Amino acid sequence: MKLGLGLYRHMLNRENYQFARQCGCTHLVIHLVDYFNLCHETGLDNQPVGGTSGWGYAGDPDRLWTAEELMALRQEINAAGLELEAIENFDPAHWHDVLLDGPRKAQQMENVKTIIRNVGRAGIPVFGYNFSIAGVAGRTEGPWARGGALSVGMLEGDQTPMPAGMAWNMVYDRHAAGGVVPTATPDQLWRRLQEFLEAVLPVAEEAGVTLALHPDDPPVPVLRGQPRLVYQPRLYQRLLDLAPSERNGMEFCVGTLAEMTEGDIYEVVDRYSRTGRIGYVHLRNVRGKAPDYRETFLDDGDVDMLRVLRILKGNGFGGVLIPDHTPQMTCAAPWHAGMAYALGYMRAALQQLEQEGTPCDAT
Ligand SMILES: [Mn+2]
Repeated sequence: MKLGLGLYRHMLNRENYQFARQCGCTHLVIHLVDYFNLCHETGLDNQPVGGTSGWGYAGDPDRLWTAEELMALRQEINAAGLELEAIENFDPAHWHDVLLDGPRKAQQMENVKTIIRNVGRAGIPVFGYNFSIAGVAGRTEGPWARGGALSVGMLEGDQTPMPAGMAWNMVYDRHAAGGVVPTATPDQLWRRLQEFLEAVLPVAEEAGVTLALHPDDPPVPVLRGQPRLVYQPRLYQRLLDLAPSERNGMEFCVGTLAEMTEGDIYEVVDRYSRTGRIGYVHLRNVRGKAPDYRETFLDDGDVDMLRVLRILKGNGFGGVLIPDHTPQMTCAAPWHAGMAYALGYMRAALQQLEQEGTPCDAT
């Protein structure tokens, strides 16, 4: 298994590449969506939480990420001694009507294909995405982690309807005429995912890019009145069954899976890592279950992370692990300190597993 770090768009610079190397990373996963764009929250590097108005404004609908800019980014990252493993998330500006089944769906499906082709041309092997209408909404922040570290959690589900012009917790049309986003049924949403896979997977196969789906974070069946797809572990199987292609993979978020009310996390990790369909792993620990949970430091939650890593290794997962979001530490660089702490823990765990040698009994 390889150690990686996820970097938000505004963090894509030499200093942070060096930081990743110093923490023992060999790989990066990068975000190109600017979640912080004209964001309602400022001053934090941490993932935004956003209120009912979401994270911020989506990007430019007419400017798709080009192969040239992706290649330049990869070269910059390679020059810093790192590999670029994945890009995480589409910009709602480019594909909101694929999620919403809106009038620009056909054109936006072409947008997605173009982006995947460009990602392939730039030699980036994985694209992580989250097929969700409401997105990562409905969470709040508080001093809930050890020592009063600022962390994210969910106290109760937010069922405020989404205003028109919003998708995936971002605003793609700030001049929308008013009203709310119509509610989809779960079957409609699954059909939209199926159409997306039917259209985009052949392109992904040709481009050599694995599409890796993040489970719904937070994992509740309905959020902001909209259905969710993978909010229980068994629903990941439904994704895999939609298309047997190895390019139809998972952005395997251990924290989100641990928040789900069904299933035993070790059995879930065992079952899905046996499929060989994990694109990359988000490692995060948590206390509690949706809709009432708090994110914690890796060593301080309900899940034994070393046990999780031992199962992944035992089942032959050789891909990239990155820390997911992590509590913010009280110092001049709260995000970096949190990440350095998580990466130190992960590096020690991986070294321990190397010393153990032959895979242990998976459970
Ligand atoms: Mn995650």
